[in-house]
Amino acid sequence: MQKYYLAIDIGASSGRHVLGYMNNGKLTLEEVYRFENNLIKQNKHLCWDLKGLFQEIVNGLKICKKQNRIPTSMGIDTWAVDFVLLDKDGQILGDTVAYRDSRTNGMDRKVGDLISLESLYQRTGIQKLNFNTIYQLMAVKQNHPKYLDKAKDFLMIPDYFHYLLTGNKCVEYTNATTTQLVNLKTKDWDYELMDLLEFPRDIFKAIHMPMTVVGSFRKDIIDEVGFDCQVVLPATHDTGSAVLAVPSKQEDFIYLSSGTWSLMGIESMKPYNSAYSMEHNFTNEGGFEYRYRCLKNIMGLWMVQCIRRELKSKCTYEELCQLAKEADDFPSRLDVNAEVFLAPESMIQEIKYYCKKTNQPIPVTIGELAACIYHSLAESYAVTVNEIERLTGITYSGIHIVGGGSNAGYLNELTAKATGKEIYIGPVEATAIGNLLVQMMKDNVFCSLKDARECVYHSFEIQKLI
Ligand code: ADP
Ligand code: LRH
Repeated sequence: MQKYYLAIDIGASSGRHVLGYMNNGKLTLEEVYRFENNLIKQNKHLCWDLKGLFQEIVNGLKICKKQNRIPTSMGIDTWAVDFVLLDKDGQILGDTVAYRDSRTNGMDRKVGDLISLESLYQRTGIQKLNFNTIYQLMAVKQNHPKYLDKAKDFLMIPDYFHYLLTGNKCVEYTNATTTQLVNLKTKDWDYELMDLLEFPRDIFKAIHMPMTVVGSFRKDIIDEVGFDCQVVLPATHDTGSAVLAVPSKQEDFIYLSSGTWSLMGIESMKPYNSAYSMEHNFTNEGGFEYRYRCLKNIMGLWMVQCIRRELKSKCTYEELCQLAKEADDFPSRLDVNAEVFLAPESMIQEIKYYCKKTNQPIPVTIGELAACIYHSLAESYAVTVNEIERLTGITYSGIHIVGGGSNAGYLNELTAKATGKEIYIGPVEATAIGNLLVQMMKDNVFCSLKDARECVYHSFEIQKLI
């Protein structure tokens, strides 16, 4: 009988249920369900609709049942840094505010009063991003101290969904490191740091590694979806899963996990937390088997997503790429990592204003706007490649681009030109694949990550651009 494994991968822009199974020695994927994810405004804050997302998780499970494809195991990954605080009855305290919300404004100073940036980076290896969980928790402490008083558990978003499915609360390592509260050396919660910040240490429960069994479905979930299933922890941070599925045959490679964010970096068994890496804002996120993802967050295709939404989705992403290509010689460039692009009221107006302020031609057409973004992204990738090579002292021959953004052919071409590197494109569903690989390693389909990566290499077509 065919054995299926189910990855539920929820990015900031969309989620999907992907079944994986072995077929003639190749990993085969079937997307059974896809749904949108959007930020919502709640009590004047940008929030996630967790209820709606959980309903979508259940909807996709029901489709597996309808198709009579009952997975042996399943696991959920999502974007990082966001979390819930649960009270004694397992209920969420307050709204689930999203990382793009402005509640963290000024929280870096509050944290900075208690611990220096250098010290924080040394302890955690995590880059300073104003939306890191540490700053979000500081905002909760300032604005809603009662939530922290009442909280019994701290869970990251995928942990919370696993809890709703199984009734078990289980914090996963790769995503926990993005809180900036995990110690780089001990690879466990940094309780001293929590004391320093006056965060209640008892809400941060034991951290578990990918491949841990969370449990089986609760009775009410079995009744609703029509089957039981074992929940196995993948790398619950989507980027952690994506990097697992990079089909490189070489030890040293640069990846670009391209989606709402562009995450560019390397995988390493040792962290990079020198003054140089701190100055250039490289992070060391925790990975499978305690690997590190030393990478940089670049604003990414969020900017294109915003424009598409503003245009009421009149253009597809392919069309936006095509229009950008037609406006290829439009000369203006943006600092894509500028704060102003994190959550603007109007991305179109913000880009126009940025060009005006920097005395550059103001984009007028959709093509000019998109060209401006794609060119600026490609240029920032090139700068990052140089920084990575300086950081590691290694010259890399190629870059692997994975994720939904690897569909953007025009951006891939610009990246090849700007970096002068060989570009390997795909797989598009790297995150879901990485999620599946861990479940399949747990079930002994693969005996190691090397084995699993090799299977990805043979199973999916990888396009090469020179
Ligand atoms: P996330 O997981 O962060 O939600 P994805 O990895 O699904 O994001 O990538 C979504 C992005 O990929 C879109 O915002 C879009 O810019 C880009 N994209 C997807 N399909 C295409 C396409 N056919 N052409 C160009 N860009 C695309
Ligand atoms: C990408 C991602 C990224 C984080 C950001 C919050 O989806 O997980 O790795 O930095 O979202």
